[in-house]
Amino acid sequence: MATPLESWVNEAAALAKPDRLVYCDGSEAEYQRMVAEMLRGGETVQLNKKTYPNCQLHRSSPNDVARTEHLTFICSRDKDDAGPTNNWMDPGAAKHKVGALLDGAMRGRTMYVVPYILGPVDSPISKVGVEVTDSPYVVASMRIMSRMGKVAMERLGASSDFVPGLHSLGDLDPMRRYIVHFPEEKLIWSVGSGYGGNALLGKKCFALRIASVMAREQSWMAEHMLILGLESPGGKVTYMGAAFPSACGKTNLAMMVSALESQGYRVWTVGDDLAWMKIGDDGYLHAINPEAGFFGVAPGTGMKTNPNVMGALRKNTVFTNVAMTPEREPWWEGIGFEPPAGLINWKGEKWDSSKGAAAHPNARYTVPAAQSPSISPKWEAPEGVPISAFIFGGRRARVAPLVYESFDWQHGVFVGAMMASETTAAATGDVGVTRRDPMAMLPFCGYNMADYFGHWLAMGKKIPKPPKIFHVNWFRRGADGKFLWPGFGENVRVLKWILERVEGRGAAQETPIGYVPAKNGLTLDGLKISDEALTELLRVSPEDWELDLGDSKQFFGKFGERLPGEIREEHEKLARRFQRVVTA
Ligand code: GTP
Ligand code: SPV
Ligand code: MN
Repeated sequence: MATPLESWVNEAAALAKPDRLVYCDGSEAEYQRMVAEMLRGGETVQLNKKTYPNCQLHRSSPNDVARTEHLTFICSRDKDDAGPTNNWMDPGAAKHKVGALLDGAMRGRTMYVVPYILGPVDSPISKVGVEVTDSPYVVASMRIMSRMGKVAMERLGASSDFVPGLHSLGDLDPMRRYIVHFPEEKLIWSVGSGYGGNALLGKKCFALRIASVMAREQSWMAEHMLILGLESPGGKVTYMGAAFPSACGKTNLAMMVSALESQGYRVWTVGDDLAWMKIGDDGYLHAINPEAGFFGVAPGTGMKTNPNVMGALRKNTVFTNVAMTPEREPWWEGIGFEPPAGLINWKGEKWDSSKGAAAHPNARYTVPAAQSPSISPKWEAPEGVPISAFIFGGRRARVAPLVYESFDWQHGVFVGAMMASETTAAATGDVGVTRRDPMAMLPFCGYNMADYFGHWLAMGKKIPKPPKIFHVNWFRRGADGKFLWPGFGENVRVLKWILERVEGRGAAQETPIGYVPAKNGLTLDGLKISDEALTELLRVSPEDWELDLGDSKQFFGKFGERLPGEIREEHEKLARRFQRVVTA
């Protein structure tokens, strides 16, 4: 008798019609076979074996470099269950349309069966997924990013408790590219892209879009959050989860080398992108990192900004769309040294400055998490880590101050729901356009976002010791257009204030939006920052917030009657608090 896994694989193979079927075991030998296959394909090259052992550079098709949100669909039976912020297709219509593209898509190719666990192998919070794909790059990436192969087969056994995902590169034509999710069936189909979030189906497709639906059904949380531990003098570690939109600083915050290390403050990495959280016996929300690797943004990453990751990237790493030096070493903008003569750009062409950026702005590295010097001793704890603070944040040139604390859970949920951020190169489309991105989940919530706000509000009532909720903004700009805050390792100063607030200390001042650090609240010794810059960073401008209240009102209006009353109430309360300030 075929197991449920085998039955589904056979079904997928009957549709995609591969020449060969290979079940992956997750071994090192198999990984090397995938690498060899990638090198044979010609789009991947070996990097310097001495200085970057076991590292490759993969050059994707130039039209396949980022997530494609306009081609990503939630195929719920009822359109309203996808909500106004998701693209929707009727499930039958999606099966028909995307099925036609998958039909025979693997002719002449191998179908790799990739069973994987999201989360530590022995954690009760973890779940099993199975991806079938015709891309060796996807197989190799999944081996870095998840616990893949034999371990997953062993955890699954003959059970049907897995999320299936069918992926094919198709012909890589964006006109024939679709990433479709069936939330009721808990099924994913993806065709026409080999890029990270479109093709590594364990990442955003399962761990967020499908898992968010499961989490609501089962009273837990699946979030686009990093998880870090902040060690304070004396060795106590306080865990925090932070949700920032794509390419807005999660990896860098989670892996930071603290500017206050000499004072005993140090950051430990549990996860850099995703968090699955359940209420623990101790009353805290406990978080696990569903992933086993980092798929991080390369540009802007250097020895000054993120030495931890720079150290981690020296072996066993797949680079995607970075540039390459004549010594066959990776290079990108912001790596910290000038582009050497003879640089080859991400497209594989000889580069000169007339050709623009040498690395694609969304060039990435895929590296095992365990290679980071900052990896937390608790990163694979089956019970997860207890979360004391949630931090929302985005890229905002104006409006949002460096940091503020919400008044309570309901207000904190509203702060998350109000989030906005400038778009980045992580998704195709315009860069630098401010859009509302609640909880950094706009592209990743697998159901109606109004119901998602409702789920957050409901969780607040269920968690005996709920995290305190904060908001940060590293990206506020001065009149000269430059960032006012140095960011990166200096961000620990903000984490320290957050920790103090969690512990009932920390000097703060009440404003209409929440508690902002008092002038002496932040630890700034050793940092050169002008008084004017600091004042501007912490300023709450009624005019700016007036505009934001209008914009968010319009956004919330899209949800109609489905929007929880609490969100409307918090919006009105915020408007009233500003009126009082203005008329006072
Ligand atoms: P995804 O993997 O897309 O979800 O992104 P992420 O949130 O993990 O973003 P990441 O940490 O990779 O940062 C994206 C970009 O922002 C990089 O170019 C970083 O160099 C830059 N960045 C990160 N933190 C800071 C900061 O504190 N200040 C400034 N100015 N830039 C930052
Ligand atoms: C993001 O875009 O938020 C990422 C990269 O973390 S991807 O895996 O493509 O989603
Ligand atoms: Mn992400």
